[in-house]
Amino acid sequence: MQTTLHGTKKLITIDTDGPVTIIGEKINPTGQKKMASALLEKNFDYIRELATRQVAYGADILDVNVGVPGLDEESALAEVAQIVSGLVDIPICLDSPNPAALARAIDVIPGKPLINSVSGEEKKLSDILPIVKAREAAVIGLAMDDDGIPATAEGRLKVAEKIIERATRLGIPQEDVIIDPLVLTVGADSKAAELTLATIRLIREQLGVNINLGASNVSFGLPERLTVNQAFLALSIGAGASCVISDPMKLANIVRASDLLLGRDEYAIRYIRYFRSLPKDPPPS
Ligand code: THG
Repeated sequence: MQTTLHGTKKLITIDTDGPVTIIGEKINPTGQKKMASALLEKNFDYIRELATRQVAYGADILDVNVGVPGLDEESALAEVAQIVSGLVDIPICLDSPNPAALARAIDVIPGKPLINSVSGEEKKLSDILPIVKAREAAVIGLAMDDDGIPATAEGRLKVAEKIIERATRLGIPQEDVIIDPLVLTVGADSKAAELTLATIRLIREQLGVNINLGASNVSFGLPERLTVNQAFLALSIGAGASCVISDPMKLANIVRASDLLLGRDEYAIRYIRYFRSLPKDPPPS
């Protein structure tokens, strides 16, 4: 199944059978003091630099999240999304729990963007799906509902089915709903990652839709988080994730290697081209 998005120039296809799509996650102040102060001080140069750097390191889509306490999210999301979409030619992924902020920002960006996210919670479904439909955008659906995150793969599949059913009822095509199976912290629950992998396999088999994964929660509280994130990303791609929201400077190499090892990269062309194309200057920490 294919989900197509577009930015000012580039058309991006998220494909259950193609190479993995990377959503660059770095424009997000969560746990990032420098990004939080850049947003509060309207230091857009820092945001521009992170946008172009993520593209240079392989981002296919750029996530924009401006959730800082004390910031007017409605105007900030639109402002930052407009700046970023004016700078790069790839699609934008608007990342906010606030429907008013999403509705405003979606009107100022070009192309067909991605909304991150809706869930199976009734209020989210009724607030966010109409925004997606009005703009003919695509949406990420989180596998959680009013009872929280289900503790089984079957429970998460049921939530995914409900989100897709509600979306299609509104006229949003099934291919424009990407399901995020969610992952909890493996340090707190040793089965958390395996449950997510089982959910990926089940959703892929039962629904056939594109699956997005954020790898960073899995390693929370552990030493050498990058190592755990890398391993989890490779396993998730092997299980059927077709889209990952991650830091391309740290994880695009694992994505390219996974595609190569899964037989989606004839003569290793993408893998080789990726490393040849990287900027020569080291990424900032
Ligand atoms: N699924 C979907 N959307 C998401 C997530 C997901 N959006 C938010 C998040 N998860 C992905 N985005 C980020 C952005 C920044 C960081 C993590 C995830 C981050 N992490 C480290 C920390 O927590 O300390 C810092 C590590 C680093 O320096 O790279 O900054 O799962 N649909």
